[in-house]
Formats: sequence, structure tokens, C-alpha cells
Amino acid sequence: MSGYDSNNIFAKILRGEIPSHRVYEDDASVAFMDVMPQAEGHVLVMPKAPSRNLLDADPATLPALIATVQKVAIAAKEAFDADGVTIMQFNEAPAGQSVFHLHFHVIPRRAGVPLRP
Ligand code: D5M
Repeated sequence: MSGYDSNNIFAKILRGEIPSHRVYEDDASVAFMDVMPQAEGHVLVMPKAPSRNLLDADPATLPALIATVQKVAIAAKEAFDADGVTIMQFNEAPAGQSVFHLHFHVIPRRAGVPLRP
């Protein structure tokens, strides 16, 4: 499967057509709270550019995007007084992707607290 469907839910969030709780935004990326958090403070980071997933992304856009992931991870760890941060990213449905606009999960972790399924 390949290609980009501009009706995906994150594209609608980017266009402001559906609400989201944005916690960070710059010229190239947006971070917003996950509505099905696997731990307290679960944030999603996505590029504004229309990429289906990492396999589909323009490599030139990735340094800025991963820098945003790092910035959000540091802020989330601090804000939620976490002991660590899990970063997850899925490509295509068999690998766990359910929304087909590139995004990274940024999940603050507390010692001894497993992720919610
Ligand atoms: O994960 C897609 C993630 O997107 C999953 O954790 C739920 C989350 N999600 C779905 N709809 C919304 C809205 N409307 N706002 C915020 N978060 C949302 P994947 O990596 O594709 O498996």
C-alpha cells in the first residue's frame, strides 16, 4: 500500500477541521495529545508535509522532524516528571499504523508503570 489520502484524520487536524490539543507547533511540525494515551502525557509529533509514513517521507525533512521529537520528548519528560521516554513509530497497517500521516509517539514513562494496551 502506498500513497497519501488527504482525508486522513491527522490531515484534518492540520487543517483545523477537527479539534486537537496542540502542545507545540513550528513551521514544519505539530505536536498534540493522543486521544488514546498509552501513558500519561502521550504526545504525537507529525510533520505538516503530507507523508504517509516514514517510508514515504522526504529525507530532507527528517532532521528537523526528529529534532522536534527530541524537543517534545524532553519537555514531556519534564512536564510529567517521568523517568524516561518511549518513542514509537509505525509504518503500514501490518506494522501497527492506523492513521496514515507520518507521526511519532512520544510517551513519558514512569518506573514500574507498563504501557496501557
Ligand atoms: O497511532 C495512531 C494514534 O492516533 C493512536 O494512538 C490514536 C491516535 N488518535 C486517533 N485519532 C486521534 C485524534 N483525533 N486526536 C489525537 N489522537 C488521535 P498509529 O501509530 O497510527 O497506530
